[in-house]
Amino acid sequence: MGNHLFDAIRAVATPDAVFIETADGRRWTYGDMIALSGRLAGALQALGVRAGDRVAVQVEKSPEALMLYLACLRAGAVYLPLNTAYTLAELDYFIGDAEPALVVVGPKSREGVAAIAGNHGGRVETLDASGSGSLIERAADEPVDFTDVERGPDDLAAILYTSGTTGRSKGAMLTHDNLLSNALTLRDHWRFTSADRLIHALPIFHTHGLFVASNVTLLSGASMYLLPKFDADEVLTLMETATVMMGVPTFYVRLVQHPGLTGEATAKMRLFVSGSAPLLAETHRAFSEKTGHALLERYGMTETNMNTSNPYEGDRIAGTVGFPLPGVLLRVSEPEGGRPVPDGETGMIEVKGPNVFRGYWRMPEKTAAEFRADGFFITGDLGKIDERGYVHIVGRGKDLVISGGYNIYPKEVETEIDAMPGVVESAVIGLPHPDFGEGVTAVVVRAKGATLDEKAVLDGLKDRLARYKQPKRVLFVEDLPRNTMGKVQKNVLRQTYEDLYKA
Ligand code: MLC
Ligand code: AMP
Repeated sequence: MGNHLFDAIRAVATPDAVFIETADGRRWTYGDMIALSGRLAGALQALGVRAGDRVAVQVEKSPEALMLYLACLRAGAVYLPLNTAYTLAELDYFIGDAEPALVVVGPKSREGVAAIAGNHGGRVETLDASGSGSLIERAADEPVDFTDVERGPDDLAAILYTSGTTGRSKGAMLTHDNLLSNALTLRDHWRFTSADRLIHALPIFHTHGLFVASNVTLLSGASMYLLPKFDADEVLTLMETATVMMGVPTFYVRLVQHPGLTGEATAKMRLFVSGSAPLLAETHRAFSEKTGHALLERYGMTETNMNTSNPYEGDRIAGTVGFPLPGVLLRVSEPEGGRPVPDGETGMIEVKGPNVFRGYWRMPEKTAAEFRADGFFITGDLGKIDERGYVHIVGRGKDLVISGGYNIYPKEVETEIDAMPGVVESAVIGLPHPDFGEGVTAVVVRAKGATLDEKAVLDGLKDRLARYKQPKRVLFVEDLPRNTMGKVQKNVLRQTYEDLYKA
């Protein structure tokens, strides 16, 4: 049977070709990738990780961290990446829910995480930003030759947690073929070849940086500049020798404001991809005016990988996410009944295809609720299809804020604020933000006589929620606006405060 995803990666890997370059000039070839991921896979097995076991990973971005993902594939484990911003309070839930056999963390978190993992039968190893740590020491003792564990197309490769509109986060189960089929489609659609050099400035704990950017590079035998994070100066320098960049809209907003962004500076680049959040048409236009390149916007989500893309050749239209990718069926339906709506009308975007996940980890009811009887997945995004077939995303049917490409579910933040002494209730909304697209904002009703202020609310959230989920501002009101059914009218709040972050 082989190992469905890694066999495909191995098949295009030329041992001497460069896979990763870092800013400090270090290089890893494809041969190094196979050797190190083999050693790490051996270390995982020696630690007792068996096929199907989850390996949770909360580490800084590094080439070794990417090799650990590949090692998990090869060892037949289920890779479970976690945002480095998550607090111990948040990790407690993920580890309790996923019950990983092994948790790999940075050295600073070792003690705190060991206490949590121990409660759920898991052990802890370390990997730091420079690529050392106890797991790497163990890998050094393992041979480079590793016999990959057999995994078929439907076996799980990864679980990525996505927050829920109600209740706790859900683990999206992605199979080897979900990842492979989508990466091959994107490789061909975006014309990736072994000559490409990708600027990789995204985090590697989400779909965009981990699967879209890394798997597409691997399956093309291309190379990447792996940067710890986005930095406009550094990215512009790399454009002298790179060919492709993938980013969230905030990357492009920041580049457009940079005086160094010119046609000359981007002359060697062949493609700029944007996704994970809505790209403003004005950013698309400004980028084009300054560089002559039309940004290519695509649309995806954790549960489905990539669904649509603007064309490689042909018009890349601002404000649209392009056409369904080959093999992906996409329709727009009435949110309630699920009946398809005519083209041009807005409804719920639903998708079906080899890209769509296998359901939420240990949540069969939640999984069933998000699929139609004929197998289409209900994305929660509202959209329409225009007369040329381009898909437009016009809003969200789910209460979700996207800030700098990270998703924040208001309910999670509201629950934390509502639990604070002196708070009657709160509403968390996203307001237009010049840098992050949307800025998380809390509107709070204080109890009579309570003296709670903005700082107290923010201090109270510090150890509870990841930094990017914490409100940029906290506002106080006498009452929240409600409709006749008693539901909080977040649209009214969004309108009232729409200028809050305007420069
Ligand atoms: C950082 N901060 C954020 C934030 N990122 N706040 C809100 N939203 C964010 N996205 C906080 C920092 O902790 C800091 O807090 C302050 O805001 C300013 O930080 P910064 O230095 O300006 O931020 P920076 O480190 O430059 O990060 C911004 C960013 C980063 C946009 C480069 O967030 C990023 O790389 N985002 C990409 C997310 C991503 O990969 N999404 C893909 C999901 S997959 P303080 O303490 O200083 O006040 C998906 C599916 C699909 O959605 O379709 O792809
Ligand atoms: P995530 O759960 O982090 O995978 O986020 C997925 C969500 O991001 C989607 O459901 C959309 O709401 C949003 N998204 C991704 N790409 C785009 C895009 N190009 N335009 C608008 N929204 C997008």
